[in-house]
Amino acid sequence: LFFPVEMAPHDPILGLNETYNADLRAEKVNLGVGVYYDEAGKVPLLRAVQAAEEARVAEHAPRSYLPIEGLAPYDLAVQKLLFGTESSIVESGRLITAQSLGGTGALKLGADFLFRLTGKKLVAISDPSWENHRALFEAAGYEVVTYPYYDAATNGLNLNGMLEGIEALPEGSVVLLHACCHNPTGVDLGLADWARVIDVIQRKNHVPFLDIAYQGFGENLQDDALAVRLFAETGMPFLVASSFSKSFSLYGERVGALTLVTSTPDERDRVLSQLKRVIRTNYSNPPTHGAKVVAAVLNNPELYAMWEDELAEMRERIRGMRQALAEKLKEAGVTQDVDYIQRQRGMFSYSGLNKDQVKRLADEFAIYAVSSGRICVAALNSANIDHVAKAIAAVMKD
Ligand code: PLP
Ligand code: TYF
Repeated sequence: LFFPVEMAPHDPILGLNETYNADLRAEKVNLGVGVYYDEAGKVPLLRAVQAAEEARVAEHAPRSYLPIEGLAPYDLAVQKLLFGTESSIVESGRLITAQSLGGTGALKLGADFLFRLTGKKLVAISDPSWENHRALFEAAGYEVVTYPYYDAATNGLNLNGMLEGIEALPEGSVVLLHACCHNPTGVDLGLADWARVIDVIQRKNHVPFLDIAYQGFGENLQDDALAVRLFAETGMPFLVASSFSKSFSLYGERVGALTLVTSTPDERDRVLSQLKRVIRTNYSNPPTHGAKVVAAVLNNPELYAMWEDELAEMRERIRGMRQALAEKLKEAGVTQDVDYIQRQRGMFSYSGLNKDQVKRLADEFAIYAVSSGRICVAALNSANIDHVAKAIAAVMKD
C-alpha cells in the first residue's frame, strides 16, 4: 500500500526549525519562522491571555461541543475587530463569521467554499506571497497565478504592475490580498493604493479574499484594518481570513476566523448553511480553549486595554530592532541602502539576500533565514543582533 509513496519536500519555512534544532552551535539564531520572540528570546505568554486563562480554569466549565461555526461571542468580537465597533455592517445581517483552525484554517474553508459552491477555479496571489498560499489553494483544486507586487529596485510596491496584473485576470477571479504587514516583504499599500486596487477589482467583478494575520503589528489595530474597512464601504461581497496566532501569541491554540460579507440577510442564511456543511465535513466543529480566551479578552474592556498595550510593546520592540539592524549594518561597513528595513512593516524584512548568501549565513554563522532572503525581525534581540548584523554584513560584502 505505502510502497509507492515518495518523500515530500520540507516546508520551506517550518522545515528550517528542524535544521535549526539540530545545530549544536551556541550562537545559533533562528530568523526563519514568523514567530514573535521577546527580548529574552522566548515566545511570550501575554498577560491578558494569562488572566483570561486563569479565570477560565477557575470556572471549571464543562466541555461540550461548540456550534459548527464556533463560539458566538468570539465570532461577533472578530467582526468588531475587523470592521470597528461603530460599523453599521456588523448590524447589517450580511456578515458570517466562523471560528477556524488558525488563519490557515480560515483560508482553507474559504477556498473550499468558493470552489465547491461558486465554481471558482482561479486564484491570484501576490508575487511573492506566503508559501502556503499557493500550496493551500492548489490542494483545494485551484489554478494559482500571481500578480506583480514587490519592486526589488525600490524595495517597495510595484503598484502599476499590481494593477495591471489584477486587471489582466479573467473576470471573476479570486484575488488574495494581504491586508497588512505583507508576508514576506513587509511592503504594504497606502490608502490611495488601496482605492485604485479596489477600483480594478470592482470593475472586473473579482472576488477579494483578504488575509489578515498581523493586525496590530503595523500601525495599530484600527489602521491595520484599513483594507478590510475600505472593501466593506464598497458594499461588494468579499472574504476575510483572520489569524490571532501572532497578535495573541497563541500559535498552538489555532485561533482564527473566516468572515464572509454577503449582499443580503437572505443570502447570508443560504451561504451560512453551506459553509456549515463545508466545516462539518472537514472537522465537524472547532475547539474551545483558544476561542474562549480570545473572546474573553476582546469582550472585556480591561483585558482588551491590557492586550492592546502588549501588542504595542511587541510592535515597538520590532521597530527598535529594525532601526538597530539598519544602524549596525551600516556600522559594519555595508554601503548598500538598508533604510528599507525600517520602512517595512510587521515581523519580516525582505533582506535582498540571495540563496547563496542565506546558505552562507547558516553554514558559517549558524543563522537561519528563509531562502528567499526573508528574515524574521521579531526574532532579533539585544543578545543576538550584533552577531546577526556582522554576519549579514560579511555575506553582503563578499
Ligand atoms: N497568512 C499569513 C500571511 C501568514 O503569515 C500566516 C502565518 O502563519 C497565516 C496566514 C496562518 O496563520 P495561522 O498560523 O494562524 O494558521
Ligand atoms: O510565514 C511564516 O513564517 C508564518 C508561520 O507552513 C508559518 O506564517 C510558516 C509556514 C507554514 C505555516 C506557518
